[in-house]
Amino acid sequence: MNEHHHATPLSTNQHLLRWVEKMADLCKPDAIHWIDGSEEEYDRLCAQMVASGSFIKLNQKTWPGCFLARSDASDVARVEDRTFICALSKEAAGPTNNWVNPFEMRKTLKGLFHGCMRGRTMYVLPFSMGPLGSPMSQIGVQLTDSPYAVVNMRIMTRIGKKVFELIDRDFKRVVPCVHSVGAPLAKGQADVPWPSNSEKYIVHFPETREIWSYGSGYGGNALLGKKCFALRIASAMARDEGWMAEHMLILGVENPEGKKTYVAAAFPSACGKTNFAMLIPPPHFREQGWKIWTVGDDIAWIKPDAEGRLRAINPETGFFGVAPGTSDTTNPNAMQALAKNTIFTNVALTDDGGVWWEGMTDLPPAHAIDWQGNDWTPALAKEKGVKAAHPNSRFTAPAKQCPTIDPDWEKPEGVPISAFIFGGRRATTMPLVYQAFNWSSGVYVGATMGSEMTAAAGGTLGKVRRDPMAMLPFCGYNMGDYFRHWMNMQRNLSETPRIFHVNWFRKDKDGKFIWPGFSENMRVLKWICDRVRAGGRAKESPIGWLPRYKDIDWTGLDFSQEKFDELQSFDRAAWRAEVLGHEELFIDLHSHLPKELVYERELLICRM
Ligand code: O2Y
Ligand code: MN
Repeated sequence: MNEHHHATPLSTNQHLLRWVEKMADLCKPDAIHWIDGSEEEYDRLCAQMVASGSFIKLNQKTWPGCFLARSDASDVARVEDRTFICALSKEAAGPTNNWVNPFEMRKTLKGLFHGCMRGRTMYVLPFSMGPLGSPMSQIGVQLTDSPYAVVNMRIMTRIGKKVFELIDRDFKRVVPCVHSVGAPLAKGQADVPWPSNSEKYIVHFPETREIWSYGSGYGGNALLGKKCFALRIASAMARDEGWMAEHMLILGVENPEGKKTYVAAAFPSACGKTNFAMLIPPPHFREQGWKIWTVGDDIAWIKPDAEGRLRAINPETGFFGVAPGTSDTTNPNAMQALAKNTIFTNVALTDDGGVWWEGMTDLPPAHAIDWQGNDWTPALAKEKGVKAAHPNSRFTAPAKQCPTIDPDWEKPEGVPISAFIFGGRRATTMPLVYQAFNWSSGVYVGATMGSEMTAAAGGTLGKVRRDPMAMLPFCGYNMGDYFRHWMNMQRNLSETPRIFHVNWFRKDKDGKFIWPGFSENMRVLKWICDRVRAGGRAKESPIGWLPRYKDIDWTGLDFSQEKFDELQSFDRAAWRAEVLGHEELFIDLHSHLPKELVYERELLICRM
């Protein structure tokens, strides 16, 4: 280890020091590096990864501060079947999580982690989820043998000395996170660009608030602040402490008078969450002074303030976004955010040292190196279907580089939330937008939301996969208890956010999308704001409040009343089938389901 590395501890906290020592005894790294979080340290780690072949430095003229990493072909995404919730009882984890007895799992982990960091450096990485020192923030320390995880975490969270200072000064409880790629090196053994292990374990102990991750260096498996901490562990903390950890984007809608309305929205993956968080209003709205401000694109921590109003923070500082499909047309703000100081993973490398992915430009490059390091041409794509970028390839980009980042996005007290939006990808049944009658019918809407399976998902085509509040893979405890927590949260509020459901993906009889989506979603957002702020108009239906044609601002868009009626149509037969579908999930959760949801279902049936 050279003298620039912090081999000596950067904290004086005795619990932390003893834990690091204990874990070093178990994992047996060759060296320990305490992360200070500085730019010099970041640059040094990136340079070291370039030298070892883990990183490719991109053309610094066109992609300043950017690097490309290529993962092992077997380590490309989250692994839900290897994700475990180890609560004391199986009941506490619930039927939708993989449960293993915690004592048994601890034995397994001890075996896996024994000597797992031999030949590598163990980084001690302190991080804050949420603004430093905010009462809504939480602190973690990740021990990892992956420099890739360290540099990505520096973009995605607040890391380094300042966090150690908080740990030493305030002694906030720290969530211990242990991560190893599970690829120890024998003396003299050469490393590979992306070390990992075919055996993977992503393990959570919600009761003791611990995370252990083994075998993967990728995304949510390795950047432990994100899904593991900010959703699975935080959801259990939030239940116990009276707040909410949600898989939601946060955006602010500014009206021409300069008043902002903040909404938080949950969509299952592949529904354009990042695009919605960075929406650019159509020209007529922009001219009038409407603006969308981005607070976060993936996770919201939400808590009632002293006045009984829900406030939300984005616990992250970066976007770990899906690259394919991101372009100057679909999301110019994301394109600007990722134009510099970004780490790309599993995208294609162009001949001029840049990056490319499917959907980035209309015309593909004539030649590139694909995500696996092989020559790629458009002809190869056409003949053999070879993708230049992996479908789950990612950019890790600093949030502050997004042109629409909200000036208040780092406010320690968060932003006030006026509405929740749930959504899914539904070809039929679900209208473009409707508002739930009240909080409990809104919770029902969130609890029953879902998306139709695509061929790629490997399920039955057209069948709805229920993903309550988009939290099915991310709730660290029993989903039935999670619904109860949602119900309880309303009790102490002085102002209850209104709840809406949107569906951008309804199709006509010819299989064509009826709604143009993207910027035009602003029209829906405006109606939502009208409803929340000014009691905007709507008509009652069996499922909730629907906007009439005249309630939506159509200026600048040629969209007929006939098409709108088709988009909003309520099909009684389809809804009967829909409600029957809700029962499937509820049966699994029946012993923990709050009564309100059972009654909401009955009411919905009666209204139909
Ligand atoms: O595949 C991964 O490891 C990343 S998954 C992810 C990343 C950013 C935001 N959301 C998600 C998700 O799966 O919801
Ligand atoms: Mn997500």
